[in-house]
Amino acid sequence: MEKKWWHDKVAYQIYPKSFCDSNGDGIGDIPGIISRLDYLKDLGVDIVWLSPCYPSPLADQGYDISDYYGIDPRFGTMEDMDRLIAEAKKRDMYILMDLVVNHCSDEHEWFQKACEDPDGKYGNFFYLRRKEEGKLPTNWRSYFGGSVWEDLPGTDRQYLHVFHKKQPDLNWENPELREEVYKNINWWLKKGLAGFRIDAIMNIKKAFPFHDYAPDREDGLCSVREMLAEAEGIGEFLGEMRDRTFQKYDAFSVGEVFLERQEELPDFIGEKGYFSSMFDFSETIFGKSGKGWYDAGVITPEDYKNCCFEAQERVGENGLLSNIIENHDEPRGVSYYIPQGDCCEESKKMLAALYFMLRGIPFIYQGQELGMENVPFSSIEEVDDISSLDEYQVALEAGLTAEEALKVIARYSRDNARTPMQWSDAAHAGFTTGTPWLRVNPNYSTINAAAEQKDPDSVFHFYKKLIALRKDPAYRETVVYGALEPYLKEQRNLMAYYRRGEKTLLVMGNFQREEQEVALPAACKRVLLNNYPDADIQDLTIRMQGYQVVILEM
Ligand code: TEU
Ligand code: CA
Repeated sequence: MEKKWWHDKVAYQIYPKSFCDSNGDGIGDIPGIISRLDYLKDLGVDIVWLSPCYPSPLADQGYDISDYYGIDPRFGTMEDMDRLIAEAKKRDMYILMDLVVNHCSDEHEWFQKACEDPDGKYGNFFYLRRKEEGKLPTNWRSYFGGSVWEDLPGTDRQYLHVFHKKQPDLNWENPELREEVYKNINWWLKKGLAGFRIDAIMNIKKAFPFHDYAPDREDGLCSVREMLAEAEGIGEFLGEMRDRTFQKYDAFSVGEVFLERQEELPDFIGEKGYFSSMFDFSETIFGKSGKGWYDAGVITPEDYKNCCFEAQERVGENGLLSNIIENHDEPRGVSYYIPQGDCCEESKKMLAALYFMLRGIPFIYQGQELGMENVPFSSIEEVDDISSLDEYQVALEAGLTAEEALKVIARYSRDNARTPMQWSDAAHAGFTTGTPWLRVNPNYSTINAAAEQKDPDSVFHFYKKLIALRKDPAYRETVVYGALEPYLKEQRNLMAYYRRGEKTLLVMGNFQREEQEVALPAACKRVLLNNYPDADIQDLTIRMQGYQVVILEM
């Protein structure tokens, strides 16, 4: 595998709105991020991905961009952004922005011009269809609910939006649109950006001609995924984008890729792939149902293990996945993957080590390093996210009571991860001196950065140790490039795997509250990391405590 500068890095996702507010308006901002770069450096982070901070009406919290060349005044100025890039460079850190080019905002100039003249240049930047009374162009349901078709204001047309109606899809079939996208990417890379996380990218290729699919809910619509599954030829767009942009700058690109086909993996993340890496979402989508969140199944430790191993096996030596336990679209990993009632310091550290040591590039989502948890929602009024509000309605329509529906939302809501970062036990967790835009998780008095930095046994320090191990010259080659091989895969609630490179490491987690005895394949040379004070190893047996995790050098 040809070595690349990003292979051995550790990445961190910032959700700017909720990270650090520097001016007391209750909204996180870029000066706030700059003020915390030393915190990230101390943790060991190299690459920082910012969720969108471009000008936006924030209908979908910035994933609806109205100007690709600007910074939303709520987040700061372009000077702030330049300063962030420069300050990161000083610390050998890299900044990624979010590339949201499946759609823009309906407040983007292109869309405004398309409304003025749907037959002109900008009409062809979107998917427009002539409106027919009483009939939609197709019966596809958008990700956020309702039809994907909406009237184009002031015209006799309708436009396509696979997400919210304030997020019109861009027409990638149009070379002029593609040129605009590449121009924008290069403009940012020239500024010194290290690369991009690429949003919702599998949606850019549609299946033609547009047609209906069998309805999958009472509303007579069908998931837009049906159409996407039929789309052919996305590689032409992705390859062109790589050649015209990322490749020229040796930029890092990580794709939000769903629904890829097995045989296409080398094209996606192989040596000359479209992207440097792509996220592994196999555990986040496990158990999800086409009917809605209310119908999703619980993920058990065995399921979690199998998802991780299957993804690793699928990718093999083809490239590096980017591994996560959460992001801004998911509940908190510790609340989701650890069985209910068992979320504690030990289990949080176990989950951390199990995912972090997988082959690939580890991504940490803000607050994950503190063990931040889901929010105890007491009313739907507390929920801001459009996707959660839609899923609440879907659950009610399916016959759940308001109380049951709220429980569903509390488990899956994207707002779980969007509450303000917990910096200290000061008011509003030290996130803002004003009123935070979204309520702070009440557990901030115990779960916060200041307290955990002081406590050498904290989740924070455990993450620091994991990062330090990945960077330790003695182990780096093995942790970054070593092959992954499951160990005792059939042993229930044990997730164990080798990393084999220059060294041989064995990562073992007892994914349950009860103790369990595990056979060792050979004597271990040393215990590199342990979330308990001791490891009870006798001959070729290790007696593991509840949620104990160890990393052994064999
Ligand atoms: O998410 C794309 C995505 O595929 C969705 O499935 C998303 O995970 C789901 O709606 C969650 O309920 C990306 C962004 O990460 C997300 O925040 C945006 O809302 C979306 O694209 C539209 O830009
Ligand atoms: Ca602010």
